[in-house]
Amino acid sequence: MTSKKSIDDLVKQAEELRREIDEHNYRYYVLEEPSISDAEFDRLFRNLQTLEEAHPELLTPDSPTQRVGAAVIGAFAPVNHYVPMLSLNNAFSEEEVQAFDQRIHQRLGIEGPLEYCCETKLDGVAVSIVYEEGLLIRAATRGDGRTGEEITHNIRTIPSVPLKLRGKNIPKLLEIRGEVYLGKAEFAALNERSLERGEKIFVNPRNAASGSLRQLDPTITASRNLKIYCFSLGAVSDDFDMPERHSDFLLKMKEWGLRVSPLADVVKGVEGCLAYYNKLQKIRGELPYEIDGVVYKVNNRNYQQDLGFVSRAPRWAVAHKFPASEELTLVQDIDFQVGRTGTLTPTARLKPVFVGGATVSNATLHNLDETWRKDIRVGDTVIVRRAGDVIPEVVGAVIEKRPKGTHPVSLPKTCPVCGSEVIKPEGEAYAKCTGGLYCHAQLKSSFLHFASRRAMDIEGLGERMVDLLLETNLISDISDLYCLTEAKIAELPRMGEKSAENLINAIAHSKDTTLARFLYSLGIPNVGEATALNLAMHFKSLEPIMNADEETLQSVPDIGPIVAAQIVAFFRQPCNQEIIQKLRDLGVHWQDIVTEENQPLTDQTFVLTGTLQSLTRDEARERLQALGAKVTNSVSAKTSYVVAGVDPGSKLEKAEKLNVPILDEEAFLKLLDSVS
Ligand code: 5U1
Repeated sequence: MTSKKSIDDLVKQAEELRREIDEHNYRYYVLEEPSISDAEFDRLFRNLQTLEEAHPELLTPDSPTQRVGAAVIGAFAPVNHYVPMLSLNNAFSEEEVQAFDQRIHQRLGIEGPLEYCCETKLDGVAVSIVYEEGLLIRAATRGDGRTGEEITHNIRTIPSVPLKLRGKNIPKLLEIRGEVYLGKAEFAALNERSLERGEKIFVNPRNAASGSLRQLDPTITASRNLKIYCFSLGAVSDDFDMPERHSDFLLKMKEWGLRVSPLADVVKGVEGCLAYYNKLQKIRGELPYEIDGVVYKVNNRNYQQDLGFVSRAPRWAVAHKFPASEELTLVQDIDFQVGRTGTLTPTARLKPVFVGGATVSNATLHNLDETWRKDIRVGDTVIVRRAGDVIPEVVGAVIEKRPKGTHPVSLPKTCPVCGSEVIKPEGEAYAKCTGGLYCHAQLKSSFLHFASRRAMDIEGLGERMVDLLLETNLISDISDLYCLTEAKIAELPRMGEKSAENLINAIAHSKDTTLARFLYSLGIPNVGEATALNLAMHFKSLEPIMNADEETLQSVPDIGPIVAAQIVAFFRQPCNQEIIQKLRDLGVHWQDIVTEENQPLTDQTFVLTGTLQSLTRDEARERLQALGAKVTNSVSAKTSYVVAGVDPGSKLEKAEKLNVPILDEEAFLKLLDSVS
């Protein structure tokens, strides 16, 4: 028999494990600063599970092991909210935001800029969650604002929703409001899984989040990786001393372990609001979740109370929406673009539509398998999505609007540019033109790639110039570029002497290059900048790369059997060998050994945080790596620099604590320039 003392010990042990797990959940989901590995977390979790299984009397409803319960009967019962769930009025222009601010000034009878709390407007599902004595007791959808549907069993499965609040001053009753959402990656993964199983595809993350919360079986909801951001208060008991500013309430929620968006910010006046809007619109595409606008809230809660609300929407808040990022339009045609390596990319020619702040008339359909999977046909009405600066995407066809007589896109037999045979190898998504450099499209792209900034960097050799040089037969392979003369170029239509001189100088200048750039510029299939750099670092000169067999190539980091085979095939081609020899005879050269001179950042470790305006994180990382630097994810005393963009997050704080030098974008670009 278990003694009294040992039961007490077991209770303590279970409590301690729960405390530790809750703490790590808080660090992971709310602070986004985990302090243990996933494996360690799993070990703690399993220990608690084992203990509770052996002693079911130790179980408590707020135990982290009890998130996912059994399928629920009587779920979705009506729930009256303590305080109605308001919705937001929308503003679609700066003028509407100005008018909103003016109305507030008039009503309050005050002058001077007001303080606003700005937040992101997530494209998810609004929910209300009630905590009694700090324990989650009920969650509901918005419903009609007064009465929603009970979804407690599903909300409990969301790891970022605490089952028990932490910290001090927890009110007896707390009703909070937030948005449950599905990240972009999770949404894509969900649709991929659904497709594999022949299940329904969700049109957007909001529908997917809503569908996930409307499940009877919470194990399904748990598998969907939903998240929450909490953004406001419903009801609260009198024992709580409500902060005067809404932004302070957000901080309070964070202290209680509720997840609050780190992008919330306090600003002054309309100017501040609009600057926030512009900033968020810029970084919107890089956020891991969809937002459809921003929300401005009068920060002073006394003012909020004075302003009140009108027909279910507060007078003190407004959602400033981004231009619609999904629209319907017609597919007028589908044709095929031929890329540098002969890949045929189906492209939808659309009836022009204004979406996500731009007019879209073309959208890539990526490949034939994808086009067939989405079943997009000429004549279809399709949903076009454009998020921020992201390339427009055809989400899917509206089948109900499909006219009679349409048929699936078929694989063209011949290349639309050169007429060569088109092949689509079994199991591959892409169709390819077999014309090689005989195909004008492939030839043109290979010149543009060769001349591009990150390859041989020939300024002035753009599309128009390449077209002109090809049409006049002045070039037929890349080595011909180094045989051009000023006189020949000056004779071309609309070419002045000065432009001819500039181009010839740029071509001459490009002869002095690096082995990595040269390899990249050759356009070997699947050899991007990083692989080219790895090859250069590993072999140190060109000849051993040209002579390497597949096995040797696979000893280079990141090169697997497919890329190795492509490299061997490329260098085995006599015409490629000839072109490389010609290029070298015409003066293209590099230093064979990768020296510290062209790897000036060797031994330096960088951490990137926040959003940079002029280049993506990947580009920044690649540029640093090309200069020999290491780029890591976490800041330590050994970090040489932290590069901090917009909304840098906790890494910046850590860098400040550890006295690691911090570079803003301008300083970072200067550093790159000075060493490149
Ligand atoms: N960030 C945020 N989203 N959102 C949606 N705040 C916010 N506030 C809302 C809604 C419907 O309503 C409050 C004004 C109560």
